[in-house]
Amino acid sequence: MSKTALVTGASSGIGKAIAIALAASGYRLVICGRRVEALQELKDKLQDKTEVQILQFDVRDKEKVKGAIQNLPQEFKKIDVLINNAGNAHGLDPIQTGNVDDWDAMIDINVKGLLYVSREIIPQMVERKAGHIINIGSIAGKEVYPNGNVYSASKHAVDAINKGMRIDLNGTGVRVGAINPGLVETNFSEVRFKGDSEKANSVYQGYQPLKAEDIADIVVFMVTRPSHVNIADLMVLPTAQASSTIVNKE
Ligand code: 8X3
Repeated sequence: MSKTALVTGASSGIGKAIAIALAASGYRLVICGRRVEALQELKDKLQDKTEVQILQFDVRDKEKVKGAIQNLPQEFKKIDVLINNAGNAHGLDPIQTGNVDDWDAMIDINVKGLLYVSREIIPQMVERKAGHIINIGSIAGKEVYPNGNVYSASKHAVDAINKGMRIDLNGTGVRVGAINPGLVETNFSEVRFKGDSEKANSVYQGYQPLKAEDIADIVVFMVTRPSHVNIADLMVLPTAQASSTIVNKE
């Protein structure tokens, strides 16, 4: 029987690419996100490859997260792989002028949302003594850069949660690992800069950024290792990037 993967933030970017790659590798999918039309489009696209169930929720809404996961149809209830991908940056402002609504959004989505989803899925993995959780962090979870303040704090929290999950789940057979990407060309910067496409596009100009598919390939590699192999923590950068602030642009 094929395995089932649940991917949060699957309607675009890295999450969508992961869903497509896992479908190509034979996984059945539960794709989660806020925008049901985008999820439906993805489901239609994957229809001839695998079975797909859509879960529409905002990870900030803990009751909705709980209800949606608990009410999954029987054939999608057993989650073998959880990809905690949902996350965004909102704003890139100095701490002294930061927008508190942006701070709420980043902490609520990137940290609390990840916890709500995980809390619903982990017990069944523990019970079966099997499962694999991949947390999508960021280079911003390993370093802090100017104006990255709260985004970086949220991703440092993901780094801590990744380690904490691995410690607490030690001995249960559940694997926990993280991928921490650097610059990946997605709508990430468009969201960060609130629709200012000129600013957003300039982030990815003058060098070759990573593509969402580059991260998806790595997810497939991680989940297809034998069960005694856990890739615990990876940082993945474009070759042109040495750190958050050092990018070799032409
Ligand atoms: C995305 C990468 O460098 O903008 O998490 O923080 S960065």
